Amino acid sequence: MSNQQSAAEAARHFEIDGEFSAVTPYGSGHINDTFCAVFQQADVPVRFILQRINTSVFRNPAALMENIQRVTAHLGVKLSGEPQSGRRVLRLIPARDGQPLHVDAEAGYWRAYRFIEGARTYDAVETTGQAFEAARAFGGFQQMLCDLPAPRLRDTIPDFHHTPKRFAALEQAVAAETAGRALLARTEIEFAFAHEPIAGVLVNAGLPERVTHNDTKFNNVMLDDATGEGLCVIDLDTVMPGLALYDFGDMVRTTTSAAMEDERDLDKVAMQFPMFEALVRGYLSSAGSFLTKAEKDLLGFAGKLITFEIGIRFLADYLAGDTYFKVHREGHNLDRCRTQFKLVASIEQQEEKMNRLVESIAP
Ligand code: ADP
Ligand code: GN1
Ligand code: MG
Repeated sequence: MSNQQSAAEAARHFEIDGEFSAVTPYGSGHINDTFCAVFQQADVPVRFILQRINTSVFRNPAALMENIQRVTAHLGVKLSGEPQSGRRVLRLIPARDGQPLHVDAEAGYWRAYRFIEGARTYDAVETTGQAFEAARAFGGFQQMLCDLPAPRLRDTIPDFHHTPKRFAALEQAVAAETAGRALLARTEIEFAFAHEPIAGVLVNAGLPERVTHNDTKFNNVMLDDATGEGLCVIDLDTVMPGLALYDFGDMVRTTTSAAMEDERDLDKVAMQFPMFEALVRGYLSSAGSFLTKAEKDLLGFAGKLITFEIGIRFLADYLAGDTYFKVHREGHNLDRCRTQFKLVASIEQQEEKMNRLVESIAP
């Protein structure tokens, strides 16, 4: 069965009224398969999001869904008094057998969400206003989850943002590489090894564990079409215990450069200071109430570290033969690694100024 046929078949197994009409691939994620399904409800086409979870990455889909159910339920209660509350949090649709997932005959794990209309995601940032709104939304997400009742969320991918372990995995990939890719990536491997000393800074800083999103790419927040407001944080697969700064760092990684993550013209990749300022202001407008002084002090550093971390993950995957991230062309992961390292270098050039800005906003 083709992917689309599998999705069409899976769509019928959810608690969705009306007649199934179409399904198309949707979004640009690197891990799961996302589709938009349309159902005719009283002759009106209604859209839904349907996703097949990548079970080689997410080994325990049930634990992942348990995290998402708990988090969306908690956010739903917090947001219930807000205008447009139904568009501010993802809402799962159960399968017809009452389970959060539908498992198909090919062991594909599917879930469905209500479609948030009148809002969209962007793969590249366009304005400082968007950066502010994205950071405000991700900060608000963390803030609302500060009082998520026990127990602790499940670690669906252990050590997801443990940069020293990511670095060790890169070392292993370099040692194991035999197809000549290490030679093609020589410059990047050297860059990675020269930066090894920064890898442990956040995990060794004694920062508090929080409920974090862990994948705060700019395209994981929906901005309202009419108002530009950061409306809804999406892509909750990696919500788990973590450090707030990795979330802020991933905003810096994906929102301060206007270039795409796989841009080949590296002249286009740079940390734009006004975008960083908008992120700091947006993030502190919602997260400033709970962040500690130690966390605030490292806001400038966080972006450099996670950009480095994601860069070494792309590099390790390139060396291992592209087994983790979806690739769409030869050398795709190496291209992605290069944009990350170019951005690390750009952040380094501006790091002192970034730290001074943070100090002036959050003394
Ligand atoms: P991936 O893990 O593949 O990145 P996402 O959960 O981020 O998957 O979804 C991919 C894209 O689908 C998003 O960038 C967004 O544009 C769209 N999307 C996801 N969930 C919804 C939703 N509930 N309503 C509308 N669009 C959505
Ligand atoms: C993956 O699924 P997606 O595309 O939102 C990855 C993130 C990386 C990101 C890089 C589970 O996210 O960690 O930062 O690609 N997700 C997983 O673009 O590994
Ligand atoms: Mg996504």
